[in-house]
Parts: sequence; structure tokens; C-alpha cells
Amino acid sequence: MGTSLEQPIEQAARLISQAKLLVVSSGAGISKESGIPTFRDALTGLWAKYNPEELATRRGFRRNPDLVWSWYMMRRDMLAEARPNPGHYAVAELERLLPRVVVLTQNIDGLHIQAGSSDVVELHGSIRRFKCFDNCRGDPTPVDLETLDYSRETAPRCPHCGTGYVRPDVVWFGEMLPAGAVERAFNLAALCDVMLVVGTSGTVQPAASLPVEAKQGGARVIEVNPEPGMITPYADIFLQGPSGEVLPRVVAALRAILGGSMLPDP
Ligand code: BV8
Repeated sequence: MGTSLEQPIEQAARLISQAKLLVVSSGAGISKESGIPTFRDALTGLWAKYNPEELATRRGFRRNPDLVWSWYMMRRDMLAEARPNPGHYAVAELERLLPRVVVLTQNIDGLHIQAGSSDVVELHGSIRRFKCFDNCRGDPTPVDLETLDYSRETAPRCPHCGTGYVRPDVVWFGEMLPAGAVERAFNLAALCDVMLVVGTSGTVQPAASLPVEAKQGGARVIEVNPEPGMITPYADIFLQGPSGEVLPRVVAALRAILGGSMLPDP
């Protein structure tokens, strides 16, 4: 990834430097350089024969709770060694350089929070939280795995009701996103001056509509992705490259611009 990006990175940093509200909308791609396969990659090897839209559904879980449980245990184990990468840290750094930054993530890995971002909307929940499939004590009925004696192969029963299975507190296909999260996400998208869209194929709704909402609200959209995709047509600036390399360069350019503006007027 060379100097050809220099100019668009400078342009992007200039746009971001004037943002009163910057919204960062991220997908699985920002965690790829932390060693976490993107959602569709997550099905390589052992899982290749399954379709994510089957495993990550209530029906899939009801049909084979142990299979879906094992899939999440495998993904959670991958997280044990995963650390935020320079892309996550660059997003956290933006918060320290700008008046207001909110992160809307489709990721369930918690790495934005670990990197220090303080205002993160987890649109699709978190693999670090678990709950009763039947929400026996209200929605959600949290279950603390540490209090359970469970295996990676067998979906445990809820310790409160004893009948419902324990499931990850993530949003499955066909499930509504957490009400507050969707509302807040779309309000912020409509209000922001700049939306930075990082590492998403833009295939899953309603998250994929956030950049459209931002555009309609008059925002400028910057996309960071090694490949053009469904979002790119909405992007004012497309920074083609891995976010772990591109985002730190955007932050460096932003620092130079802000640093310059903080110098006393000549
Ligand atoms: C909903 C949590 C209302 C679980 C996820 C029929 C019936 C029911 C629903 C639907 C239907 N048809 C359509 C829908 C809506 C459905 C949907 O959008 N389906 C798609 C497949 C068409 N959406 C839903 O069901 C949502 N709920 O609509 O409720 C409703 C209710 C009932 C009935 C109708 C409507 C719920 C969606 C949430 C699903 N849960 N995750 C889990 O993770 O196990 S989705 C999951 O997949 C992720 O969270 C993420 O959202 C998505 C994957 O997308 P990406 O993050 O973009 O990742 P992807 O792998 O696709 O792309 C990676 C990108 O990174 C690529 O662009 C690549 O180029 C880039 N990249 C690679 N390397 C790098 C990089 N970028 C930067 N740097 C790098 N180094």
C-alpha cells in the first residue's frame, strides 16, 4: 500500500478534522488484523460446510444447540488470544483528537472497547455475554458462564430455569437488534458530519443502511476497505487498504493538521 493513498488520506484527515460529530461504523474487517476471521471467513475449515446464516439463527440453534454452541465456543476461544490491532487503537485515538466520536460496530468481539473507545454501540451484541435462550427472568436474562460447569461441546441449561439453553448474547439473523441501539445508531448516522466506514461488506441489514442514512443527513462518507463493495458507491473518499495500516496514517495526517491549527497564528 503505497504513496498513491497519500492524497486521499490527506483529504480524509482534512474532512475529519472539521467534524463536530464523527461516527465510525465498523465490521469484521477491522478485527481481521487481530487474527479474527471475518464473519464469512469464520466458516473456513471445520465449519466450511455450514452457512453462517444458518448457524447464527434461533432456528439453527433450536435444531442443533450443541453445534451452534460449539461454534461460538470456538469463536470465543479465538478471542482469548486476540488483541486490538493498530486500526482499533487509531479509532480510539480519534476520540482524543476530536470533539465527539461514536463507534457503531457490527462486531461482537469487544475489541473497540478494549482499545479504549468509550462510546461504542454493539449493534449485534457481544460474544462475551451470555443469556437464557428463553429469557426466563426477562429480556435479557444474563447468565455468567464462570458460575457454570459447562463443556465446549454441549450447550448448558440456564441455571435460573433449568430448561432454557444458555446462548451467546448476540443478535442472530431474523432477530431484532437491541431497540435502543438501532434508534441511537440511526440518529447518530443522520446527525454526523462525517462517517468513517471500516471493514464491512455492507451486506447485513439494518447496519448496512447506516452509511446511506449518513449520506441522506448530509454527511461525508469515508470508507476503509481492501476491496470495494456495497458501501463504496456511497463513499466520498475510498481508502483502499487494510484498516490496520490505513487508519494510523489517517490519524497521523489528522494530528499534523490539528497540530498546525493549534500553533499560534502567524
Ligand atoms: C433484522 C452476530 C428485523 C452473530 C450478525 C430474511 C429473514 C430475516 C431477516 C432477513 C431476511 N432477509 C434479510 C434479512 C435481514 C437480515 C440480513 O441482513 N440478512 C442478510 C444476510 C441479507 N438481517 C437480520 O436478520 C437482522 N435483523 O433484520 O431484524 C427482522 C426480524 C425478523 C424478520 C425480518 C427482519 C440481524 C442481523 C444481525 C446478524 N448477526 N452477527 C454472529 O456474529 O455470530 S451479522 C454478522 O455478519 C456480523 O455481525 C456482520 O454484521 C455480518 C458480517 O458482515 P461484515 O462485518 O461486513 O463482515 P464480512 O465478513 O461480510 O465482510 C468483511 C469485510 O472486511 C469485507 O468487506 C472485507 O473486504 C473487509 N476486510 C477484510 N480484511 C480487512 C477488511 N477491512 C479492513 N481491513 C482489513 N484488513
